[in-house]
Amino acid sequence: MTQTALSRPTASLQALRNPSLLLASMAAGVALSSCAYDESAKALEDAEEAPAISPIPNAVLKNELIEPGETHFKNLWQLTFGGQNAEAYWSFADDRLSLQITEDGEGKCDRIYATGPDGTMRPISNGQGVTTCSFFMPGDQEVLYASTQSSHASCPKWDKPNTAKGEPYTWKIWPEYDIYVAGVSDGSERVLIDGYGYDAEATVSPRGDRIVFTSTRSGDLELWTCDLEGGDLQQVTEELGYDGGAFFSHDGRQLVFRSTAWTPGEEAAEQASYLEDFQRWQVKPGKMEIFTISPDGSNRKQVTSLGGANFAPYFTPDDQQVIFSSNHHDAPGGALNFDLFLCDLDGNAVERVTQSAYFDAFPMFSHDGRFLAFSSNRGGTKPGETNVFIAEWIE
Ligand SMILES: [Ca+2]
Ligand SMILES: [Ca+2]
Ligand SMILES: [Ca+2]
Repeated sequence: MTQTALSRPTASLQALRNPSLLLASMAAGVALSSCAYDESAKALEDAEEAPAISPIPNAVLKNELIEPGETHFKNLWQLTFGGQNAEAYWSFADDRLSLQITEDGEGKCDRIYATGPDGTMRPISNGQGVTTCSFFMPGDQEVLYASTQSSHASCPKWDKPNTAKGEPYTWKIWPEYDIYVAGVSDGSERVLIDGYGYDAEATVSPRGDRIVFTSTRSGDLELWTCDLEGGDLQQVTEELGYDGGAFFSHDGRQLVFRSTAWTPGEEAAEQASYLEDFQRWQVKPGKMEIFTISPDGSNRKQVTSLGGANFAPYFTPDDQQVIFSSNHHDAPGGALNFDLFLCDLDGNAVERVTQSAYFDAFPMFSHDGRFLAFSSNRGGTKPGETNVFIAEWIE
């Protein structure tokens, strides 16, 4: 385990917005109020060149970490500095992120945090059990997340495969996971989804009316939806294999998710292996592709056929493309260089978005489409550090 953003003062916590940036913005604003056409035109030019302001206060401008070829990134801010920080997802107002931070030290677990109005990190989960997968509820006063806190007072232990010794990368899908909703500032906490078995990976539709999550309640890993109170449960997927990590399209009419990809001709052996892992509450995510499906379970369509591990998909603001993370372009065998890619909903027009040599994943566009939050190893002070970044997006 490595350093967390919370266990020491971070550069982001220490940094304040540069007052000169504010002055420049104010100057541009004053000029824009002028009636003279020439002055307005010049002010518009100046405004376009004005220094960038992060949507999350205290994030530090790090345009030097934009790699050559990352042409969709106009500006890049770093939100966390050190340790493992990932799965940062936007609030509905696009002014906060909820995220997962692995605490530093022996026996420490992932915890859920959210940025407050001033950009500083606030704990959301209560410190018991292991947690994962947070997301803001409509109204931004609450955050949902999965936790084993009802069964585990401390961080549960498991015999983690040693990837350094060539053992396959494996996810532990604790059957004790339930989904909770906690207040961002009032200390409240309630159960949204419970019952024995894995319930996690919940996200809320941009329309604010439904939640999608991954559950084993029907005997396999499937997508389910429910209302904002955890009622009206509806099963979405039904095929053998892992189906999870779903997000709604902006119009609420589709889901995009990751699903196990069986190798043609080797389905029987792979499915037997999948079921053996599933009996032990584990998943090996080395071979996954991106799919879309209607929330009622119809129109299941495979988007990517790239090979490798394709995961963490999110719809582009116009719902016409998907951005996702993949290692298909790297050397075979579970390579660690994940990058963000775009493609059309039929899997065509694959475009590489990130160019860093290491891990880039968990992309989510802000609801207004202007910014992309993602997690990356870039700029780390130690190998394998994962930090949260915010990119200003340009087409
Ligand atoms: Ca459960
Ligand atoms: Ca399934
Ligand atoms: Ca990369």
